[in-house]
Amino acid sequence: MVDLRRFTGQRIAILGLGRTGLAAARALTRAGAEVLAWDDAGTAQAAATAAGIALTDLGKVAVAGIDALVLSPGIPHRFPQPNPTVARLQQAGVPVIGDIDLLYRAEPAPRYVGITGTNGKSTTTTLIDHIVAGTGRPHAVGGNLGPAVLDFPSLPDTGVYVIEMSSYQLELTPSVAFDIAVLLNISPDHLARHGGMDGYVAAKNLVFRQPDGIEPRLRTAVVGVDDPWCRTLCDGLRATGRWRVVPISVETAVPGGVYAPDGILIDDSDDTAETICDLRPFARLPGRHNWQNAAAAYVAARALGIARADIVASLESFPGLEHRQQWLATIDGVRFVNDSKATNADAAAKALVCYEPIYWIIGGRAKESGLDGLEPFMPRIRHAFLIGEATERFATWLDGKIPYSRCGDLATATRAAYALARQERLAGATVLLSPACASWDQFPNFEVRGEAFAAHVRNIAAGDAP
Ligand code: UMA
Repeated sequence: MVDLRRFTGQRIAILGLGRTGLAAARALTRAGAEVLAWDDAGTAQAAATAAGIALTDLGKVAVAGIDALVLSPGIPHRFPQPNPTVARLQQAGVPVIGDIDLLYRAEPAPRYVGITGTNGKSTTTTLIDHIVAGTGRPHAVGGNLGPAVLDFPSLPDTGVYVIEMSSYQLELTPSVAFDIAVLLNISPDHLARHGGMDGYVAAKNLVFRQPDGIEPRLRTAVVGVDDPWCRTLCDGLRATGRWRVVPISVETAVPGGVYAPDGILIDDSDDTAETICDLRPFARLPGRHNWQNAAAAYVAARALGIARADIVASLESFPGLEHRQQWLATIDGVRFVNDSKATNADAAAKALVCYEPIYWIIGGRAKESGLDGLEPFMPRIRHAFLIGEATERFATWLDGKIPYSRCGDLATATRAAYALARQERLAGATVLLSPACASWDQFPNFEVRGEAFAAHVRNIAAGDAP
């Protein structure tokens, strides 16, 4: 386990007792810190008490002498408005940090790889970890994709922490300097939480933060340059002279970078334009967006000193991820694909381009931009099955474009989609859960939503067909 003994005797407040907060409370208590743990929700309070964590109401406790507030990433501290407890501690000058900041300060020896971007970060994170695992080096993977980093093992200096960083987490890591920082792409997301697009881009740029006084090491920035926001950040990074910057692209050949516009991975980072491999046959990395993930993972792995042949072997053996275009079953000629992780339109687009005809299950809690941008994919879709809070908004958007049904919940949508697909008997028919929405109106998170979909598919396979 991570050794937090450097915080022994410190008075540390923890707000939010979900995955992050519970792991922090356990690790800090073990290390002999004085833990003041709180969650605003009664259910989480009960779960923490059952886990043996004492509660302290941070809205009422005296703030003097509190060394830090460890904040769960999902709790707002600036926009749309700060949680009142966070505001109270911030006003008293208490530093607000996240679990990843604690990890970095406690375990400075291993290499740190941080991966962010609006889409693809979970796949890229898992892929980098898979490549590192193939070399036999000690490693741990987690962060935004879970587990929480304070559940990591302690690693020696040969080890590698591979951490998926959300924009929320990046705002809570003032001490962290990644050895290898990956920014895949940026498109509008989480705008309310960051006070608009500028705030979101600024949060993403924090993956390249180099705090004063850090150990001088050669650090590598891997930057996708296929969108205007990342291109601007890439130019800015180069200007600092503090990074070895490697641009990646799946749109065009980038001089001095790594690119795969046609699925052939080319490494020009040392100006040799060497062909590395053909990504197209790799079954668990379908589509252009996955070529971007593979290019980023390749650069990160090279920066860790891993041989090209070993990287290619690991790209080939990559088993893929749950909830990201995860094939679940083919029943009576109908394929079921779980893409529950697609919580915005841009992520859904990545799946919509891969299948045809599609029986599309969408909905949940919509993002600001809704389904905008998905117009070109509508000819691939036979029918949409709407669930959750977004139903009326999406129905209005779909009117006149494609037929749709209001299904309410996921079970009803899955059964209805299968019934229509089986009735139409079209070659390639795919029931695709790619909801373009957060899950929070009906599920605790996208994983539970994806597991529920898989369970409905298993029921259909078991004969519970409509
Ligand atoms: N809470 C309060 N007061 C509030 C709001 C929430 O006390 O005002 C409490 C809730 O009652 C709950 C806890 O805070 O008990 C939840 O904290 P959290 O939302 O930070 O959730 P965790 O369980 O700690 O999970 C977080 C990440 N969640 C978010 O960032 C929303 C998980 O990412 C991550 O896996 C986990 O830490 C471990 O590092 C999930 C996610 O949805 C996958 N991420 C977003 C995304 O990918 O789009 C950013």
